[in-house]
Amino acid sequence: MGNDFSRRDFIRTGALSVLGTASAVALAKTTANAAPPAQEAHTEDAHAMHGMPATVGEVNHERNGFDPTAILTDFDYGQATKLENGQTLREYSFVAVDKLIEIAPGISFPAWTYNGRIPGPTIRCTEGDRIRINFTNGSTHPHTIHFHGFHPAEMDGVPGVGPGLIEPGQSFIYEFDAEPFGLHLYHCHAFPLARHIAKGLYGAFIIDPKQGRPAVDQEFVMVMNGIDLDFDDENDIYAVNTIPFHYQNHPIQVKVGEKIRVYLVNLLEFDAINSFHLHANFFYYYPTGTSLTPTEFTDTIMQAQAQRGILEFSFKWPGTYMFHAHKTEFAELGWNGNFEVTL
Ligand SMILES: [Cu+2]
Repeated sequence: MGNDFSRRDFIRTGALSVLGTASAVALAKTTANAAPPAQEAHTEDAHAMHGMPATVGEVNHERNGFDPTAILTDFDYGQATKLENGQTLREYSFVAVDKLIEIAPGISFPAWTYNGRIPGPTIRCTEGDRIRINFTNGSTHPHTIHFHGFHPAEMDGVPGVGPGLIEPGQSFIYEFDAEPFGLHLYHCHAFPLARHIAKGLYGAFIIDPKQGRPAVDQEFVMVMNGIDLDFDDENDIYAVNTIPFHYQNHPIQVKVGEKIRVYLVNLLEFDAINSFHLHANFFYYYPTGTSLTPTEFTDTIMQAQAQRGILEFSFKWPGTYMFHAHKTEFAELGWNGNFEVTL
């Protein structure tokens, strides 16, 4: 251990664990000159060690300016008006701001955000709408907004093309027609790209098909992400919508038989693959949401960064059902939640 004991180990064994004894045992196991392990005694403490990892306490959502429970259903349709040609115009204001965010109780992260939240607003519109994003960079670093989907080169939000980098204090209007329908995303495309994304500059971008999708009872947005607290290009925390274990501590409320649709986007930096697993159930999966016909009926999917898809399912019985990354390391470092299903 010694110098190898990093912040990541601290987070892993300390703040994110309810179990001090588990930490001690885990650390003892990594000590090179530790005595040969004796057979582990099956005491009550040892028994408790095998429970779920969790956070103790609650982050200050109000001070953070966002709550992951609210983000689930916070679809931003912008300010809608009609253009002369009958097209719907949706206008948004995006401001890049540097902001300290409490990620886990007592642990703050100097984030870069769109509109003070991670993920940024979930843009929602219909195929063919005109999207106008009034972007102001109120941060101390140059940023952009790069959207996935069709648009002219000058609206692509990359350095050296069109307006390129938007400098601190500068503004630019990104404007284009929303297409194709599907589940997309946006993120800053300044370099180093990994840092600008890992700091929190990203969000979901939903383009509904003109005819809509079949009606469901509840829709949720889940942006899978991670936090690199000590800037060593490794995530210390994993989550959906930023706060680790949030939906474990605040289960998502649904009813038996309700049709549920989840818009799932992977914006995890530094790790190649993320995944989503639903317990005691299966879901229909629509990769990128660009077709109304699912490609798969499964209980686990994986996504590389920027991959996304729509999940549809319902629960047959009441109870508590986990959902989590099936990369167990991610699940134990925060990417774990529950649906609470009632009659
Ligand atoms: Cu940036």
